[in-house]
Amino acid sequence: MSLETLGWGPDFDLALSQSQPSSTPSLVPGRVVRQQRGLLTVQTQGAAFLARAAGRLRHQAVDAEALPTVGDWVLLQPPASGDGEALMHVVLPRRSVLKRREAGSEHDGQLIAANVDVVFLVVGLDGNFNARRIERALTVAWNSGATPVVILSKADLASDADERVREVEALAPGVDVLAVSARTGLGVEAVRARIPAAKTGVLLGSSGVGKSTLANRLLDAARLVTQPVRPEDDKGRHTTTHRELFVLEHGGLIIDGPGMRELGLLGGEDEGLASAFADLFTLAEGCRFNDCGHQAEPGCAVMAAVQAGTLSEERRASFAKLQREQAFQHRQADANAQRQHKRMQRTQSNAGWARTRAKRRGE
Ligand SMILES: Nc1nc2c(ncn2[C@@H]2O[C@H](COP(=O)(O)OP(=O)(O)OP(=O)(O)O)[C@@H](O)[C@H]2O)c(=O)[nH]1
Ligand SMILES: [Mg+2]
Ligand SMILES: [Zn+2]
Repeated sequence: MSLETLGWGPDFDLALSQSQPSSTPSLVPGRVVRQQRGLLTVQTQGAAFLARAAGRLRHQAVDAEALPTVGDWVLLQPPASGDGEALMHVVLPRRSVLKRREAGSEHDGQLIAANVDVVFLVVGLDGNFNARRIERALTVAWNSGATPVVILSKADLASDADERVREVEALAPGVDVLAVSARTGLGVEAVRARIPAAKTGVLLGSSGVGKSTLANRLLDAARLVTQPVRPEDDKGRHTTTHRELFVLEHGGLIIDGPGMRELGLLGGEDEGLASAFADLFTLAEGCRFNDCGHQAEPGCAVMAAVQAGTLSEERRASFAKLQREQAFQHRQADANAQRQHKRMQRTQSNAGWARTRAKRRGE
């Protein structure tokens, strides 16, 4: 399998020439194509290897986000024997990275996929969809640096699919919204067209919305396990437990993974909100105060739009809530960075002292 087939592009050539460590010249590039718990599989030009991060990479990583995830391009040392594990030494700079605040964590990021071009946000038309959750997911998707596309799945079960498309378009400025049925094939070509050869898409959405069924349809084969949604609720069963990247017949690439319900925002990012709520950002330019919270401030152009009936109160509240969450995460991230900096300084000065002592001892 050639690296181009896996999505390698010219921007990685440059990254490669700059990241090849001189100490270990025998490293080969490959893409992480599968993750099952902590176990990664990397596809190189020649073969696929089970791989783990080399000690140095793990030690140098400031947090879990620096470690390889599905979609990453890595430089690895192939195993000495046929069935051993490869060692990943370098993660090449990412073009984009989709991540969320880990469920149950205050500020730790969890990686979902790297180097993706399109985030397909899959929402089932069989249940009642939640506009606020879509806004949140779009914010997370925009933050990745990739382009979001909303897929309203199971369109064969909805009599009002077109209406729902328009409803979602209204809360997703600049985002394409597609009604899709993996059962009848409706809209599947439109999905395929969003990931031409060597482009990578990732499926994001709650369990049971039909991500694997769609991936199978795109693959033109039943290679992924799917399961009926439990009749008593619409939460699905978490059928898919690992994450995997597939090369499609036409050359596009798609990543399927476990369903995710909670998508927490992380600090250090602003673009997501600015894109997901581009309409409100434009409005906010008319607010009297720069730091307007769009609640009860005098001269607030956002509140004025709500009063005029051109903006829904729910969308305003949703925006304000996500903005507060983002600001809180920013402060957490700053505090973390400061702690990290102090720790580094301490380690460095400890190392400095150790060297001085060693010198005194004549070592
Ligand atoms: N009617 C209809 N049912 C669908 C469609 N797509 C998926 N389903 C059904 O929805 C159920 C869940 O589909 P999956 O593909 O397993 O859902 P998933 O998003 O991969 O779920 P997790 O792996 O748990 O995250 C299955 O019973 C599918 O047959 C569709 O287009 N139409
Ligand atoms: Mg699945
Ligand atoms: Zn305002």
